[in-house]
Amino acid sequence: MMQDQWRTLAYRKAVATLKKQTDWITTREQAIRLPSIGERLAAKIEEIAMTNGLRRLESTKTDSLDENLRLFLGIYGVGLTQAHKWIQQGYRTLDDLKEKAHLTKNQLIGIEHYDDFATRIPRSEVEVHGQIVRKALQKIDPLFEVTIMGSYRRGAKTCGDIDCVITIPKGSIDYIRNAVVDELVPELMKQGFLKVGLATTNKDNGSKWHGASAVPGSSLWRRIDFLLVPWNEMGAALIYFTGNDLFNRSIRLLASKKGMRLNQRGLFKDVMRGKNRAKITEGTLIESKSEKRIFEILGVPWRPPHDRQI
Ligand code: DCP
Ligand code: MG
Ligand code: MN
Repeated sequence: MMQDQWRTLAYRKAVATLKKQTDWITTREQAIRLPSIGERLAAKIEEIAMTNGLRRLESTKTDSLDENLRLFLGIYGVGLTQAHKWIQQGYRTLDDLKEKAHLTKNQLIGIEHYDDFATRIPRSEVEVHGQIVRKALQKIDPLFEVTIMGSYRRGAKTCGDIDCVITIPKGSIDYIRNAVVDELVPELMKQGFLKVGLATTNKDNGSKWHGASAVPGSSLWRRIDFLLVPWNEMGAALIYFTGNDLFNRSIRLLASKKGMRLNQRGLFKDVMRGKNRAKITEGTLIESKSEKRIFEILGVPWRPPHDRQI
């Protein structure tokens, strides 16, 4: 209690200091030079300036979430709306759902493999999944390239899922899509490596396939994503699928402040924006092939993937 009062006072002083500044304070270094602002506050100021938010607040939000709600949100594919609905209908446990609720096929899989999907995957096992996919795909066409992204590329010791970006130097997105959906997936299902398909999305030029896989000899089902990317968009895709999500938010915000737009397909200029930065036109593509070039154009010093863990 006493400590919290001190904290309130400290924040008040810091706010007063910030209000007096004529320059925008956006970095840790700038903030720490000001009176009444210490190490920890400076870091928070930078995070807010970079991402338009503070992760600690968001995690407090989830911390205080009802335990049942959190349980339901842990089911693959279940969002707030569905979870709330079940709570309102009086369901509290996974057994309640299995016995009484009308479940989709995916919800049932998500419940039956709840613990599997909640278990982090050791890095070494992620590599085995990746290698199985790579081998099968290169049998279809030896020019295919499979890169494991997400937390794995950031160097994490354990991963929530296996994010495989699939591309090929020559060949359209349709070529990749057909090879993956019509050949790779059925073949890996036949081998028993893939257990189930959960979702397929075809958006713009890209595609996603979500499913579950298990390495030979293991009964643990893992979440695996195939992300299909045209060769010339690999730079932008590398940035997007490496993340983390907060880093993506911050670099996109930076692009939009510089009048550009960054998404998983490329960096664009001359984007017309209306109210609340809402975009009116797509703009012209500046760069999509090279991850490093996108950083350069944005004026962001190169950050190796393991430093993108905001
Ligand atoms: N991504 C994003 N915004 C989202 C979801 C994903 O920017 N809402 C990007 C950044 C992520 C990458 O896609 O790093 C992969 O998404 P994952 O959900 O697989 O997240 P991670 O691989 O980073 O973590 P985990 O180990 O939990 O899978
Ligand atoms: Mg992941
Ligand atoms: Mn993923």
